[in-house]
Amino acid sequence: KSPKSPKKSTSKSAKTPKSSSPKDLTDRLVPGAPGTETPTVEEATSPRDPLPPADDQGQPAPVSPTGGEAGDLQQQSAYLTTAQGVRLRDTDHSLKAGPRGPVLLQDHHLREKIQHFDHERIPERVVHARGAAAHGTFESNGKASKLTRAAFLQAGATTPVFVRFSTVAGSRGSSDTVRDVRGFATKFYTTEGNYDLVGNNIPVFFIQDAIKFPDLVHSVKPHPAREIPQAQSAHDTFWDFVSLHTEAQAMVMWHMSDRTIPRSLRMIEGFGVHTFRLINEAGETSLVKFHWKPRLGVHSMVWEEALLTNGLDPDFHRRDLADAIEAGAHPEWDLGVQVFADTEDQMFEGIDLLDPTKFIPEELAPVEIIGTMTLNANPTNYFAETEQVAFHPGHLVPGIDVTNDPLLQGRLFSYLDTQLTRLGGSNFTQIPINRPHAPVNDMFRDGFNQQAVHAGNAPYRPNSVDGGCPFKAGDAGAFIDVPQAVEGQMVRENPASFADHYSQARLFYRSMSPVEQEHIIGAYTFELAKCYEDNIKIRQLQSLAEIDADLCAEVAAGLGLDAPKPQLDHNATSEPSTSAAVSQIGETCPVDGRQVGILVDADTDPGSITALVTALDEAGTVPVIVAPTGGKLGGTLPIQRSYATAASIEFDAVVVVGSGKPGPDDGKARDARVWQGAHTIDPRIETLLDQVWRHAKAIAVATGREDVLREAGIDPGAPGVLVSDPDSLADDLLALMGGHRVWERFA
Ligand code: HDE
Repeated sequence: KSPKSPKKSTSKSAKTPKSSSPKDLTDRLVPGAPGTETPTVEEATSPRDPLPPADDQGQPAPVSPTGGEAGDLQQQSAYLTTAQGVRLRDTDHSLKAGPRGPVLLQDHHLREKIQHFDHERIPERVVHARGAAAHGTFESNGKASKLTRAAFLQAGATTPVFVRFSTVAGSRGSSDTVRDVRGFATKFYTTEGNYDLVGNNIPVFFIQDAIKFPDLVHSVKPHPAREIPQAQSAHDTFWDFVSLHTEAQAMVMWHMSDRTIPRSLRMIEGFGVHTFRLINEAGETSLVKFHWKPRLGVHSMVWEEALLTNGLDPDFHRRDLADAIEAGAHPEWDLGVQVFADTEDQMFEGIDLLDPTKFIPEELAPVEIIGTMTLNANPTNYFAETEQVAFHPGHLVPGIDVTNDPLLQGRLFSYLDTQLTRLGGSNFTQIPINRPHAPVNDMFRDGFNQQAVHAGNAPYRPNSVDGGCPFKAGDAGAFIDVPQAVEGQMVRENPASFADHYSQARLFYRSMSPVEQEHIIGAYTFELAKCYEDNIKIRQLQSLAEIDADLCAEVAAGLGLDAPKPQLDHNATSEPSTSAAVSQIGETCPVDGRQVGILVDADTDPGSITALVTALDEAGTVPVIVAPTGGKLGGTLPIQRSYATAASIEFDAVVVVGSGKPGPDDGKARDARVWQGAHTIDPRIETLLDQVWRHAKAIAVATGREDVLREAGIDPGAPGVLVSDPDSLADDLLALMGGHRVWERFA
C-alpha cells in the first residue's frame, strides 16, 4: 500500500490550478447542461475535502409520470457526478493500492460505472428490432368527426406524435435495405390519452390467426443451428412455411414486390391492416381501415441497389430520415380511412373485413383524408426514445375500438406481454417517451422502477379514505366498450370466407405495370433459388400456378423447374379486377431531400456549376460535389465525396461535368487492382455511372462530355439522359427526378 501516491498527486494538482483551456473544459464538463453556468476554473479538491454545494446544485426536478418533460431526467449538473449526485474529480483511474497495486473493492465509482455499463443492453424486440423514429405533429381536418368522437380527430386538433419505422425480421444491428415489410407505428399523445396506430407498409398480413405468429416468425428468422441468414426471407424455412400456409400467398406477393425495398422511409405508405370500429358522439359505429399516404409518393429501390446499399451504408434509411428532418425537408403523410357500414356480416363486396390477408381496393372504397402528420424533429437519444417506446394496438381512445379480427385479438395480448420483459417490468409507461400527455390516475402501484411518488392511502375503489378519489368518469370522456352481441360454439376453426387464398395475390400481380411485374418475377426467382430443398420450390410454384400462369412459368424457368398446372377451379371464386392504386409507377412527386451527384474534375471552375447547384438547392434537393479527391473546388466550393467514397446508391441523379479521369494526386492512394484492363475514365466512376444507368436514375451530361458516358457504355441519346450546358439543365433534371426513375429506359 502506498499512501503517498494519491496524496502526492492530489497536492500537486491542488497547487496547480487547472487551466480553463477549451480542451480541459470539454474533458471535464457536460456541454450545454441546462441551467448551469460553465465554471472558468475547476478547483481541485482532495477526495476527503469535497466542494461546498454550488448554486446550480439544487434539488432535482420532481419526475411525474403524467406529462413530465423529457428534459426532467437530462444532465442536471455541469460537474461529473456519481448516480447519487456526488461530484467526481477523476473517472479515469481506479482507486488502487499504489499506482501499480491492485484495485480496491471500496471504489464505489468504479463499481457503479462498470455495473451500469454491464446492464446497458436490453433485449431487442423479438420482431421489428431495427427501427428509426421521429417526433412530429398530427393535424386533423375534422372530416372524421362524423365517424368518431376521438378528440384528436375533431376539426383543428393538433396532436404531438412519435413514429417508429422498422424492419421486421432482422436484429437490431442488421441492414436497413433488406427485403422486408416495414413497420409504421405511430403514438398520438392525445388529450384523452395515448392512441397507438401500429401498422405496416403493406395492407395485408401473412396469417389469419395470431396463434400462427410464433410459427411464421420462427420460419423467417435465421436457422437455429448456425443463426443464418440474417434479415432475409430468401431461405428454406420461410418458403417452407408460406408454401404450406397458403393464406400467406397474398402477402408474399406484396413482399416480393418493390414495396419491401423502399427508397426512403419518407416514401412508404402505412396501413392499420385490420378493420377497426369507430364510434361517434351519437353512439353510431362504422368500420374503417386506416391508411397513411406519403406526400412524397411511394417509391422503391431496385433490388441490386438495395443489395449494394446494405453493404455500402447499412444505415441508409435512418440516415435519410434524420438528414431530411434536420435539413428542414419534413416528411408528411395524410391519414385516411376507408369506411364501411358496421353490418352484422362485416363483409364488403364479398371480402371479409375481418380477414387480415385481404385488402379493399381503393377503387371500391375510396380513402377519405382525415388529417396530416408532419415529422419535424429527430429523437434526442436513440435508446431513451426509439428503443424504449412501447406501442400497443390496445392503446385506444374513446371513439376508436377493435373488431373481432383474430389476428388483432392476438396482438392485443402480445404487445403488453413482450414489453414486460423488454422494458424490465410493468412501469414502462412511466418512461418519458411512453408517458401520456393526459393526466394519469391509474391506481397501479409499486413494481420495478417505480418513478412516481404516489400520495394518499387508498389506491382502491371505492374508498372513503382519500375523499373517494379517483372518481369514475362516467360519460365524461370515458372509454366505453361498444356493446356487441357475442354467441357461438367454442371451436378452433376459420370462417368459410377466409378460404380464398389466391384471388387477391392475383389481383395485386395483375395490377402491376410490366416493370413492376418484372421485379416481382425477379424477386421470386431470387428467393426460391436461394432455397436448397427442391420440394419447397415446387410447392411454392404450385401456389404461383394458382395465381398466374405467366408468373409461374417465368419463375419456374428461372429455377430450371417445370411449371405446374393449377389444381383449383378458379371459376369458383369471382375473378377480381385490377386496382391501379396499388401500382407505384406513373406518379409525379415532389423531390424534397433527393440527392444529385455532380461529378467534377480537380480543375473544374466552380463558377460553371454555381447556377446548377443553386437551382437544385432551391428545389429542395441536395447537390453533392464529387471530385477525384476531397478538399475545395477552386479553393472555395466544398467537395463532399471523393472518387473513393462516392457511391451510386447515394444519388437519385448524376450530372457529369468533369472528365471522369483521376486527379493528379489520386493515383498514389488507389488500389492498383482497379486499373487492370484498359480504362480511359476512372473505373470507379465507370462503375458508378453504370449503376446509375441500370438503376434507372436520371443522368445529365455537360455538352462536350458525352464520351464519359460512352466509356461507361451509356448512349447519350437514351431515355432519361440529358445533354446540356450545366447552367440550363436543372429544370429538366428535376422533372426526371419527379418521376422517381426512368423506367422506359428498359421498355
Ligand atoms: Fe406486431 N409485434 N405482431 N404486427 N408489430 C410487435 O411488440 C405481433 C403484426 C407491428 O416500433 C411486438 O413491442 C403478433 C401486424 C409493428 O415498437 C410483438 C402479431 C402488424 C411493431 C408483436 C403481429 C404489426 C410490432 C414486438 C400477429 C401490422 C413494431 C415488440 C397477430 C398491422 C412496433 C413489441 C415498434 C411489434 C406481436 C402482427 C405491426 C411481439 C402476435 C399484422 C409496427 O408484441
